[in-house]
Formats: sequence, structure tokens, C-alpha cells
Amino acid sequence: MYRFAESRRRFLKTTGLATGALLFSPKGGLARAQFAAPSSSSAVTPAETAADYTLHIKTSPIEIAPNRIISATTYDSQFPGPLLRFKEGQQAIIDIYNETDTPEQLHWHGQHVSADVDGASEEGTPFIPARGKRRVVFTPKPAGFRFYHSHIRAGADLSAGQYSGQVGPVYIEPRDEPGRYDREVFLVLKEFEPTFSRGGDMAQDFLSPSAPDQSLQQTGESAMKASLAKGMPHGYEVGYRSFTINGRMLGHGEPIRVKQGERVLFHILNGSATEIRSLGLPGHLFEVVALDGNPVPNPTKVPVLWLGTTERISAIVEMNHPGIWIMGDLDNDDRQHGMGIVVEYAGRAGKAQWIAPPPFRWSYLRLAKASATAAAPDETFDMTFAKENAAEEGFNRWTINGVSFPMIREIVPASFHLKQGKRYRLGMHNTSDDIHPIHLHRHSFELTNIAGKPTAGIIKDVLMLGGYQESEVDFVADNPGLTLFHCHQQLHMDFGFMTLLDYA
Ligand SMILES: [Cu+2]
Repeated sequence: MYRFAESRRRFLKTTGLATGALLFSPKGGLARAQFAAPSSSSAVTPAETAADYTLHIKTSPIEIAPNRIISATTYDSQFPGPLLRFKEGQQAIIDIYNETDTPEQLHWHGQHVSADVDGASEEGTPFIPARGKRRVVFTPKPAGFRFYHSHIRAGADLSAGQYSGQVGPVYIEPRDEPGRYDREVFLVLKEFEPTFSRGGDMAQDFLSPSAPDQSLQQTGESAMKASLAKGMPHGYEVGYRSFTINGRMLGHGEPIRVKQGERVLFHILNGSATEIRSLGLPGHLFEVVALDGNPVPNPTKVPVLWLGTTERISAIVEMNHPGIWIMGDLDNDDRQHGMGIVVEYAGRAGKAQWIAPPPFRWSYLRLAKASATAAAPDETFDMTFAKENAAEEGFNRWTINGVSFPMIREIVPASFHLKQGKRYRLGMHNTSDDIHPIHLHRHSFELTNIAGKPTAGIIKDVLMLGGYQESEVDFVADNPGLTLFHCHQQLHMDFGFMTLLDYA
């Protein structure tokens, strides 16, 4: 379980331990000498100012079940990384120590920060050097449930990027909490022990509206047919051996202990590198109050949650069905391999029960006000996403308007140009059958059209774009600097599914 009080204690404890280790280990002297060198950051404050948080990127053993101990690069030798609490609008200083041999990037996902601290080398953020340190200073915003993660392109390295354990929750305290609740519980969903396979078995049929666009489908299917006809195999996908919530496989972590009548606010993060996750709790409904940390216009009770890679959902569950339950993924295989957590009512004992929820389709539109209409944009950028099957040494290559983002260290020229203060619409067309979790850095966007259905009022930073579907999101250019746009599926972003926007 990952309640605030516990995690803060754990954070203070591990920070203390890490500092001690640094002082007394034989490596400490060398490491500190390196740390004292001037940082390349423009966001440096005087060294004597104490940091609000200190994070150590470190490869560590992580026990995901008794005697099942994996190796992963983590924040502070724990998974998930410590919960970082900020106050909206109040400046924060974070010292990040990289105790690995690889330069790292720590991305503040969902926050409106500047490009030099955002944590994406594509935008020009300096790396946290191998065996080095970087101090970042920024003003956390907007309020709500955000997170931090590594923003390294992993390519074929299944220990790097978000395949690693570098994922941790952020909560920026708002002035008003959405909804009445008794306590909050943070859940981070994450798979470990990845392997490659030829083709995958990802759920595709849970999104609503669900009708594919005929012409996008024809384009995608004929490209795929042509590739297979040439004798190409299917491009690589990633699968996992173990599945965890808050770093523990189902049945091996502390249960969530509840009392009848309690209203528990869950902050759920899909910390996966590649997977879409679902979650059900037998006999209970989730009242969705926020998406990606932003309150929704029309909080709604649903039996099942679906989260694309890096999406967050905040939902209140009224504990009104006593028992011992498995809150878990709807996929039997994934749940049986660990994707679940036990919810235990006070005074109840026995084996945790799973009951599959009734068939249900996930729709963002349900959480918007039906009558709402979005403001007109000043300009629309059309983006067509396409897959070239197995084109990159067996990996699928991805393109945006025919261009594949190169895997190089140098800054790539921006493809889209913004004027400060203007409102932009991204019209996205998916010619593949994959669902893409589309992410925009340093800005939030408003959903304005989902698969042909207009909508307004839902603010997010990741959108699941359905297979062979079209959707639109709008954003206001209010945070100058290079801005990365990409699919958050690690295999897709690493193999071309990225582009840059800049300000004129
Ligand atoms: Cu994608």
C-alpha cells in the first residue's frame, strides 16, 4: 500500500540511509568530488540551499514477491519511487544523483515547466551525468496527480527507459480537493521482466466509440499486407513475466485495509512502458473524479477503469460491499501473474475473491458535460500516424506525416511552429490498429473530438487514440520553448513516433 503518511516516512528513511551510504562508502569521496563540479543546468541555485527532495537513481534488487527478487534501476532503491508532494505555485528544489554509468533524464510528466528542467533531451534538457548530479528548480503546476519517470529512449535495451523501475508519483496539492473522501491511496501499476515477442495480444476492443474509420483501416491494412507479402515477420512487441501494484505481485503486498462506509480516493497510475491496463473491484464502482490529475466536468461511476500507458485516474470508491476482494486487471493471465492488490474489510477473513465485472466499454466522453462545446482553434495541425512493419531491424518503424524521428543525441528541427497565446488543434489520424497513448510535454490539452464525437472540458496530457480512429485535442501555446509530442508506448516513441513543436 502506498498511503501518503507511510510513503513520506519511507522517503525520509531511505533518504537518510542513502546519504549515510554516500558519506561512508569508499566510493563516497569520489562521487562527492564529481557532484561538486558545476552543473550544466541554467536552473542552478546556490549550493548551500537545501533541496526539498533528493533522489538517487540506482540499480537495486527489488523484492516483488517472497524470494522473487528482480534487478531494476530505481529511484532511491525502491519501487515505486517516493511520492513527492508539492504545493501548487510554490518553488521546489530537487537534487537528482545518478549512481549509474548511463546519463539519465528525469521527466516531470504532466507539469508545465520549462524545457531545461522538463527532462527530455529532445527539448534540450541537460542529462543527469553518469555518476553525477543535477539540481533542478521549478514551480510545480498544475495541481493534481502527476508523476516522474526516466525519459531515455531504450531501443532494444529492455533494462532502460521506462522498462526500468524509474517511475514515481507526484502530488501537487490543489486549493480544492475534488470530491469528499476519507483518505487517499496511491497505486502504481507496473510490469517487470520484459521480453520481446513477434506480435502481441493487447486488448483492442474496450474503447467507445469503437467504429474504425474505413479509409484509415484500408491504408493500414494494405501496408501491412504488402509487408507480410514480402516475407517480413511481424515487428517486435514486448511481453512481461511479472506484474505488480506498488511493486508487489498480487497476494504478496500489504492489503488495502478498509472499513465499511469509508470513501477511499484512489490515485492510480499506469506506470507501464508499453501496456494498457484495466482495473476492477468486485461489487464496487469507481467514481472517476479526475483524469491525468485534472478534475473532470462530470464525475461518473463506472465498474471498470482503463488506463493507457502513463495515464492516471483519480476515483473514489465507497466501501459498501464487505469482504476480501481482489482489485485487479480484467486480463486473467496478467492478474494471475501479479496485476492486482487485495482489498480487505475490517473484521473479515478468508481468501481474496475475484469476480469478473460485467462487459463494459471505456469512454472519455462519459466524463464530459454532454452540452459542452470547445472554443474554436486559431490553427489546426493534421497528423497522420503510420506503422512500417518490422522496418527497423525487426522493430516496427513509426512515422508522423511520413517522418520518423531519428534516434540521435542532437536536437532535431521542430516540425510544428507555435505563436504564444494562440489555441491549436491537433487532428490525429491513426492508420494502425494499435491504440496509441499520445502525450504532449509541458502543456495540457482539452479533448475536443473522440472518434468523430465532439466533446469539451476534459483536460489531459495523455490520450488513448483508438486503432484506425481519429481524435482531436486543443491546447493553448502558453509555455514557450521546445515541446515534445510523442506516443508514450516505449517501442513506438523509441522507433520514430515523436515530433517537436517550437515557438516562433
Ligand atoms: Cu503508440
